Amino acid sequence: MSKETAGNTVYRKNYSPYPWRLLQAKFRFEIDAETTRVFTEMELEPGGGHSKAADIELDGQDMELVRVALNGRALEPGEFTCDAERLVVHGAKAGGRLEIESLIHPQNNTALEGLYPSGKFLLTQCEAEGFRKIAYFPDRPDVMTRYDVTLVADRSRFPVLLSNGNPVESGELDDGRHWVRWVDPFAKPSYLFALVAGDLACVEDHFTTRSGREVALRIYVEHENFDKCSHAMESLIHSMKWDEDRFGLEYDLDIYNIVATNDFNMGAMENKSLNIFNSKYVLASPDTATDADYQGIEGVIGHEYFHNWTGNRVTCQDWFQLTLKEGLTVFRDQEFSSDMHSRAVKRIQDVRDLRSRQFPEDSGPMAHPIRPDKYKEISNFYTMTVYQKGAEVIRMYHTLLGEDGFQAGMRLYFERHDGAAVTCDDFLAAMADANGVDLELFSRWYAQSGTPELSARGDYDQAACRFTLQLSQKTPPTYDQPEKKPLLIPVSMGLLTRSGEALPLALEGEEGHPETRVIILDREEKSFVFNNVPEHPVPSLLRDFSAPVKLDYPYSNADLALLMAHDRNAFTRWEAAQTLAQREILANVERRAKNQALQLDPALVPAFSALLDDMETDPALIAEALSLPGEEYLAEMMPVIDVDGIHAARKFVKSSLANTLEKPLFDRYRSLLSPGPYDKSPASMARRSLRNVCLSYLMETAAGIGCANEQFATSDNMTDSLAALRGLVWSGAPSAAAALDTFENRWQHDALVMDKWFAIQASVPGPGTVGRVAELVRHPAFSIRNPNKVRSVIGVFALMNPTAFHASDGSGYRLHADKVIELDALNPQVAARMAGAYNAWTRYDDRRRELMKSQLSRIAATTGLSGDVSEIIHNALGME
Ligand code: 7MF
Ligand code: ZN
Repeated sequence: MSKETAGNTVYRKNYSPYPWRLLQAKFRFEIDAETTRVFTEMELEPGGGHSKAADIELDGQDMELVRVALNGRALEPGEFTCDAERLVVHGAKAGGRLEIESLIHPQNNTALEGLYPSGKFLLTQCEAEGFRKIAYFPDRPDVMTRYDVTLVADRSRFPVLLSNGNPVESGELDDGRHWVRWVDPFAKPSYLFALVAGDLACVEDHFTTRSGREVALRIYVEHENFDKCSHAMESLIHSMKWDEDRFGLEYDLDIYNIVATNDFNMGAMENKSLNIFNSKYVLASPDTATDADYQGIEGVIGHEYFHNWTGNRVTCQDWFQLTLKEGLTVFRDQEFSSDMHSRAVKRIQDVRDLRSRQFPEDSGPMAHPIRPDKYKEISNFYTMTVYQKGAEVIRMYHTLLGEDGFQAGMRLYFERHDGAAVTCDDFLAAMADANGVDLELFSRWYAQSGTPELSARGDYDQAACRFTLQLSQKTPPTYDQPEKKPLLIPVSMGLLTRSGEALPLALEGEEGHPETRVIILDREEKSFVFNNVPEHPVPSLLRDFSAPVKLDYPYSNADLALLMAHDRNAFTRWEAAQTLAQREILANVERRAKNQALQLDPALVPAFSALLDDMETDPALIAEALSLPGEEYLAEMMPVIDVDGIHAARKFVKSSLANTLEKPLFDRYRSLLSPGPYDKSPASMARRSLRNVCLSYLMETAAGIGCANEQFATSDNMTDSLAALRGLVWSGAPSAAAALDTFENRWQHDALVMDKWFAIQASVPGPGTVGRVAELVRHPAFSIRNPNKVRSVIGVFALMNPTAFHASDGSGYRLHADKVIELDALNPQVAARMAGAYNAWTRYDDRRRELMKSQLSRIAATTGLSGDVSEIIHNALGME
């Protein structure tokens, strides 16, 4: 592996353009699982930054070079150099036609990057730098060209041959092989290349764009999954329509293909007109997929489709600009889901995710700005920060400019940059220019890491009827950046009276203003004076989470109860409930640490009881409000993380609420039973979500096991079956083992359902799960070569189950490190994700720190460790 020795840091400031223009690229792939022969033909001419003596540098890894020829003449040794990372053709001067023949071995490719096998077919994954394992090529996103690709393979083994663009010709050879030639009319970077070869079934539909283009939509899956594609197809059609309606963006080719694979390192990939998806984000039927899976499929299908404009038509100059396409496309998929379902519920789920996963990343050893300044291994920078915080930054433009201003910015962005590879600065400039505003200060969001702390204080002057809101900000130092500057923070807010009425918002010199507005903190401190305020108000701050910050305001519990019951903004109502619960849990963590008895503030009961009695509000929203803050987010609130304390205190609060409110929980649980068979309408999904939250509370009471047993036995859908199974397994019910067996027997041949079976067991809280995980990795359905299995067992255990992973004897760490080392030899990218489990290691007690440190050192000392895992581990070790 070449990357072991590399370990070089790449810096954003060192960008320079490729010195050649690539006029076009032709490929012929003679496909075979053992050895695939690749013929590359490139037309090159001197480009910007070219010097006459320039060499032609091409990336290439894990390939065998057979032949190089320039302008028809085979090159002699000495006219080119080829090492483990690149091929350099010397003294090419004016360029011309470069021909290369090379060999690759898909069968041996366990890293799932480049060309590799999945089941009985072959497929590719190129982003970010996988194309260099397919052909010698300038594998960088700013080299864009047109691709003309001929695929040749045995007809019986590989009846389907797909690549980007349009199939223009095909034919038969007399040795049983056939061929198809694909031409993509749009210039693209190499990371958007794809090919697929094999025996796949195809589900077909079509879409007519608003200007009348007929687009064939095809989803390719293994034959047994033919009947599980309808939701993905509907989601694709909804995505295409939505992008026309909301963004005015139309699809630009006559074919849109999607291929589903069980072996994929990530969620999906937006290759031009040939998306490749993890089958988890395509296949669904009511008895195999949960409501969350249905929504995940819709969101990911949307995400990859939306990339066609934000990523493909306009792409990134270099990988430091990754958030240019990813932050923007996540924002677009979030908006799509919000428009299709409940906007408030989607916002709550996204913020929960941001806080429990991005906030910790930003305070740990991998902290980086959404546009990083340096990296060692780019695949480690497909992070929560680049994606989710990146989407928050895009959302702030939207908050500042409004929908119309934002869309004007998008139009200018496409007008200026269609067909080009650009930077985050170009996006910011388009937004600024289209709106005639200066966004200089806003640009700091791209450069600065860490979660800003926003502190607000209120001061009420009764005599003057004046309320002064003082805002101040501070971003704590991070591992990558000790010094922080003030940012531009949009704060959406309102003021409420003690009886829950909204007050008009009039700043000095203004008439009344509607009951919600955005004020802007653009320096370290700023005061906002509101006039005509008749009584001491309760401020509602950061409505819809208008900025990715940690807010501190000295709310009393009564203030929070008021906001929870009366605020106009559903997000802030949810937020008030979360804050109440969080205070209650953290207070009990402290009591437990001092060996004091745990207790529940009786004031919490009426607030939660009101939620259960509320028959007006969307049940999905009530479900979110009843869901207590997760252990990861609570950990983020503590200077030294008390793993067992957090778990015990959270469980205590949940169980106290459940036992006090058993009757209303039970009644609501019963009343939400679906009257008819399963359907996937948002209203039915909302009922199931609240019903299953009620069940998870009831599991803390004597009624729980009975409810879960009955639900498991009678459910007609995976959402309810899985919630019941989880309830039984987590509570250690006597029927749990039999339920797991029933489930396994029924679903042993369905890989995606077995992932759920694994995940439930790996997520059981407590140190006992370490032994269970050690058994699960020996189960015949487990394979360390399959990323979905690794995520379901090792990922769930190490990244989502703190009381098991952090078992106080260190057994969790040992098992995990063994698996990271084993996996790294096969699949470095997925191993690096798993290795992130140690990122907060310095925040634990001394004993756990030492135990984690010794596993980090053991991984670091492994011979042949990949660059991917090495970067993560060394950053973690560098924290001390
Ligand atoms: C929704 O971004 C949100 C994020 C890269 C692979 C998909 O389209 C992608 C690819 C990673 C992590 C998350 C996502 C993706 C990747 C993703 C998918 C759906 N360009 Br790595
Ligand atoms: Zn993406």
